[in-house]
Amino acid sequence: MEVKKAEFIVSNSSYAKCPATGLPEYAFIGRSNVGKSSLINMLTGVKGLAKTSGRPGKTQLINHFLVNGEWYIVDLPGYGYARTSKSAREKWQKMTGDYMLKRETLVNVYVLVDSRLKPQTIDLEFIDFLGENGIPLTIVFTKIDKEKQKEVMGNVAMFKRVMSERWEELPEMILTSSQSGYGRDAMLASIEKCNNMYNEEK
Ligand SMILES: Nc1nc2c(ncn2[C@@H]2O[C@H](COP(=O)(O)OP(=O)(O)OP(=O)(O)O)[C@@H](O)[C@H]2O)c(=O)[nH]1
Ligand SMILES: [Mg+2]
Repeated sequence: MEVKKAEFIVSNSSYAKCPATGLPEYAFIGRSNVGKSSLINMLTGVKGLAKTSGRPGKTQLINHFLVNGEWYIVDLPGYGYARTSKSAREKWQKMTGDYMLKRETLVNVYVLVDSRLKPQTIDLEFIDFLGENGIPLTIVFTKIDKEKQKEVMGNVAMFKRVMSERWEELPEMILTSSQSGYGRDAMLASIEKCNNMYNEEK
């Protein structure tokens, strides 16, 4: 799939305010600073489309980006930032939880995981939440340019091992680097496949 056009549409503070579009959409979620906004810019080829930052907690709202006039990428605030207050955490949980559970046009969730780290409880818990609620997901390992290939492959293998303890079938997994563009084709192919499924079922 080629990306011909990508544009920012709207930011919202709750699921209920998100626009009724009828178009398939894909949420990008993961720990604060894992590289969600950077990946959106890499995929669309539009620098600065989604705001990025070296400091965690940059994205605070539900952001809709329309691609090719046909489907949406949704950038969400990250979880797991140590210095957030309890009330901010509860707000995050309500906002993203409602969005994940109720958004009818949400086709697939891309859960971003830092490829430099061993499996983290907070990621596994979020993935389990999606699984328990029957929400389809893909795991996207980020920042593979920042670590030796051997380390990355070790972390991915460990992630699979840990997930296999609770999951009968593992979700699709994609390795990416927003820096080098690695994984762009695989990401777009995954989205294209989901778009086709969505349009067939309509
Ligand atoms: N080297 C490298 N750096 C990356 C990559 N992806 C993101 N970064 C850097 O990581 C930092 C965080 O990136 P963001 O895209 O803002 O992360 P985010 O997940 O959107 O963060 P929040 O919105 O705060 O939750 C920035 O300094 C990026 O430049 C990557 O693939 N390679
Ligand atoms: Mg962000």
